Amino acid sequence: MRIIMLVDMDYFFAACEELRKPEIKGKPVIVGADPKGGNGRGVVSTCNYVARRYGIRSGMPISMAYRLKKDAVFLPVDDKYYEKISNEIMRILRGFAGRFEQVSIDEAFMDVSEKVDNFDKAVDYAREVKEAIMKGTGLKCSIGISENKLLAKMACEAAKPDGIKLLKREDVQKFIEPMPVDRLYGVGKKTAQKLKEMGYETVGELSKAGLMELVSKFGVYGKEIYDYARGIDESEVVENNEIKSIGRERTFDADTDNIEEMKSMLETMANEIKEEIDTKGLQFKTVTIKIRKPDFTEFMKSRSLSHYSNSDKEMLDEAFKLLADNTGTKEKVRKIGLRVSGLASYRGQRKLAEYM
Ligand code: DCP
Ligand code: CA
Ligand code: CA
Repeated sequence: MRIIMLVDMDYFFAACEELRKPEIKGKPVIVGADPKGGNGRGVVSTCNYVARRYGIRSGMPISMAYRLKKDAVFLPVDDKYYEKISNEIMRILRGFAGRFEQVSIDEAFMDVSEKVDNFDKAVDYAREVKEAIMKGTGLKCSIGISENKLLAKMACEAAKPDGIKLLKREDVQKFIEPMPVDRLYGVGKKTAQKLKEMGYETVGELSKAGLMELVSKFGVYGKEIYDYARGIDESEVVENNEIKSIGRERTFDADTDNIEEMKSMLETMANEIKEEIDTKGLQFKTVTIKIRKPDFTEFMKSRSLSHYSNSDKEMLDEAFKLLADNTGTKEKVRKIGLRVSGLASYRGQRKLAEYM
């Protein structure tokens, strides 16, 4: 059996704002469009749990949020800042995962079947994950643990805020049956509406629906709905954003055969690549240089290390060797590129503060 976790940050954008403005903690905090004294257009992106006590929710018109709590702290969306924190969170999480799948800015699935022997140990592991995120970013998250993605996601919803919920097979039925069908992960509003019209309001009711009935109504997707109603989801945790390589390319101001000039260009690029792999928590095994000649013919040469490395010095040593192998002809070079591949994640110790 697989052990799948879903990690989701608590009130993410608003939590990021509390992080850099500690004085707003404890107050209702609403991130979204400008309320303009109640006349603002646009919606609430999210709000903290204090604001939720007043009935404020993601997606609600900002004017309505304003009516509900005029003296709340209203802040604009600063996605660049949230993305920076998100990158750091994902970097930390990757270090804990076997297989890893980021699903949104604040949420990721982890297949930890290879990391822990059983569900009880998975709970301890989830505690470690929460601590690492807290230590690295100062933020709270919730974690759902179960045998598949569907159930892990639904367990996480139940764990919120700041919790861990383990959902074992024997508890699945009584956990999901009372839920309205739109709470099934993967069942959207439109589908939920159709299901309601067919007479299925709860997951329990839906589980009585025949496979043929669902397939004739929804096509192949009907089979998925049929499975979801039973807590069945075979889909794998897939590394969707898997980065295959990281590299840079530069064109010289004038075509050159000066080795020192090429080396200094490689050095600049190595520094940039080093920064990027550190940010993403990656190591490399293979170094490639690409050279484009004035007539636009190109060639690439690679060398692989016997180990994973995150050292810019090693990256550059390999690049210089490749350059020496390929510049004997004294031909001019128009453009040069440096690239690392064979990437793997590592569990680094760098703190978010170093990027801010
Ligand atoms: N978001 C948004 N508009 C929405 C929903 C979400 O802009 N309608 C943004 C703001 C959220 C972030 O995406 O902070 C993550 O969305 P979540 O659904 O995970 O919600 P939160 O993290 O805000 O709260 P929760 O603690 O319920 O997960
Ligand atoms: Ca969230
Ligand atoms: Ca989320």
